[in-house]
Amino acid sequence: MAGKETFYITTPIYYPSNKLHVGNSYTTVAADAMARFKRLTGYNVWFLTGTDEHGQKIQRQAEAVGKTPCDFVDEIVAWIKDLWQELDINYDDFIRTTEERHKEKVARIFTHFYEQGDIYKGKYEGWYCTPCEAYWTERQLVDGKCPDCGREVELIAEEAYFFRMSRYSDRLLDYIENNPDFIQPPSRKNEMINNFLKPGLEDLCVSRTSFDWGIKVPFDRDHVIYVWLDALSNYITALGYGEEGSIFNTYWPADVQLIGKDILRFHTIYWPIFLMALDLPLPKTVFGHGWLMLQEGKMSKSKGNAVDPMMLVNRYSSDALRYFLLREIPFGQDGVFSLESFLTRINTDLANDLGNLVSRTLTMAERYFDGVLPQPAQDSEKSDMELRNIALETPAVIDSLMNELRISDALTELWKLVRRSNKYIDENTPWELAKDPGRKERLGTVIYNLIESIRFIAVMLCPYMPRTPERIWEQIGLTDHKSLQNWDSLQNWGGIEPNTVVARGEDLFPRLNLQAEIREVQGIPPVSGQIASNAAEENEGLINLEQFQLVDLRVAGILSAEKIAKSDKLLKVELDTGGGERRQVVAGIAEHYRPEELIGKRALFVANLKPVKLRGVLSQGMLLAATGEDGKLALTTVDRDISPGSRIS
Ligand code: ME8
Repeated sequence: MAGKETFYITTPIYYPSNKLHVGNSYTTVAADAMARFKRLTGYNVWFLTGTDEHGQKIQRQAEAVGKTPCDFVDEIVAWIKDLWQELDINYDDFIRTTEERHKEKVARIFTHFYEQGDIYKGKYEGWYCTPCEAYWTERQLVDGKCPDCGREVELIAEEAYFFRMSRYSDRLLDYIENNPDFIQPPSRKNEMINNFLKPGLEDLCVSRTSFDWGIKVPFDRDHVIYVWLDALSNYITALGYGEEGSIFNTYWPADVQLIGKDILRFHTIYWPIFLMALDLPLPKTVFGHGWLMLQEGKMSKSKGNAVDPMMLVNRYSSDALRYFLLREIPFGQDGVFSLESFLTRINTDLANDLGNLVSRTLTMAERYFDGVLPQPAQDSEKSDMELRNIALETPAVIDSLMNELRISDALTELWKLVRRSNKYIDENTPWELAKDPGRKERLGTVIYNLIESIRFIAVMLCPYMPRTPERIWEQIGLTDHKSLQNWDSLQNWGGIEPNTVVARGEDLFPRLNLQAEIREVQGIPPVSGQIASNAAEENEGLINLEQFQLVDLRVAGILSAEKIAKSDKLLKVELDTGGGERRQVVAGIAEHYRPEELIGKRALFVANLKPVKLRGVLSQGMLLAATGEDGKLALTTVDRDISPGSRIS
């Protein structure tokens, strides 16, 4: 590694308060793509991610499910690590704030601040937003709620230590104004200056006494260190800050700290001030990207609309999800996630453009040259030069876009080469050339150029879609030719040797039937399972009346029931839902009730579930049943004869 320029990139460390959603994955996928890109282009990279495990929010969440905070976070952290593995997140270090290597350094940092007079003891009286772990003054609240997330805040009054933010605010303002790269994109900079720095920084409360899940203040053990001071320090504790022989000096200051715009204030005000107080240089860039929204608004746990990334990866592959996240949303702006737009990207960019290019080319190489790469002619035609030029120019264009963190634009450029290559096929009509034996050499040149272009594309794809290039190397016979898979090999056209044996493999991305996919995915139960627990988390395990009333519970009369072919568990049940209406539902009760036992019963059912097909049978609701200790199900019913359609409230 000696001599290489370093590149240190971080993600936020996530709260293991629940499983992560596709929004959290977005930041990590982007950081991973950047890290892979820098490794590919010759940098000595350090990529850090991790989990933020202390604080009131986690403590309450653990209590709500009857677990110790330790057991609670261990489980979720294991899930998060699995998710990163599934998404091919190639981090160099994963820090957990509950690790000794972190706690011990944070305690030292706190003592250092205290000894140098940055921290003093006082009393905090004011508002606190537990989901954001943030303090607010009365005047900062919006309609009495947290100005960041809009949720309820709590009034707290406790003895606390305070950090003298005002000591550093002028220095910070100067720094921000003189270092235009520090806060990115630039629009976010003014927001921080005008909303927080210019009005004057209040001293920040940096300890709590009303709960104990945190790092204790070493000289006053009734206090735990404020979770944001604890968490922000991870970016240096993970490097071994203050330890002899650590990698700290190699990598600090960070080149890019990637975060969502929701936590910009913590990273561009508190964090640089803590660093100034430690006499350390500030990160070169803190980049606050936009939010992944759903059509109905921000993806949010409390709205119960979080999308499960694990399901998307399992169903559509991590490369497809990574591509979508990186390509769909101009990095920095908000973007909309919908299953439809995701599947459309798979069908257009991945199946039609990339997949077709590879399969068409390899089919022709096999058909016309028995899979042995022909020798290209010396003389080039116009379309050859155009293809070659764009291939040779693209790496530099991508490099400069990536250095500005314009990840989506970099992919757009790469796809120009993919599309140019497809156009090259259409311009040269190899199937026509093949009809004329006199044009065999020209046909060979066209096939050679296409395969070389595919090689260029595969190298450039590596940071974004790490698995697809492997599949391409196999098809174009380069699995063992590492020197043709690296960035430097893109300096010259013609790297792949004639006579290389190529073989068409499986389609990279088969086309999907959009409507069928949407119907099936909407019927997958674990997603809603996770969403329900996420929604509860925001309110410490409780839902409010409004949330309860979202579920339309009704009484139904069972008219008929029959077994569903080839299923041991499912029954098709016809319901009288009142007012002369009938509905059909599929219920997983076949092992517990014979169909004839059900007829005439009154049962409770959910009337406003989206219809789904199970085993090809339409289900327009869900019958409710309780599971006994013996595992047997009992239908829930009413204790007097009540009309079908009656509402449960
Ligand atoms: O804030 N779209 O952790 P967190 C895009 N522990 N990105 C999103 C998103 C969305 N809809 N929702 C979340 C914390 N994110 C603290 C951080 S760092 C020292 C401590 C991403 O689990 C985005 O990067 O709430 C956001 O900043 C992060 O998840 C918040 O994760």
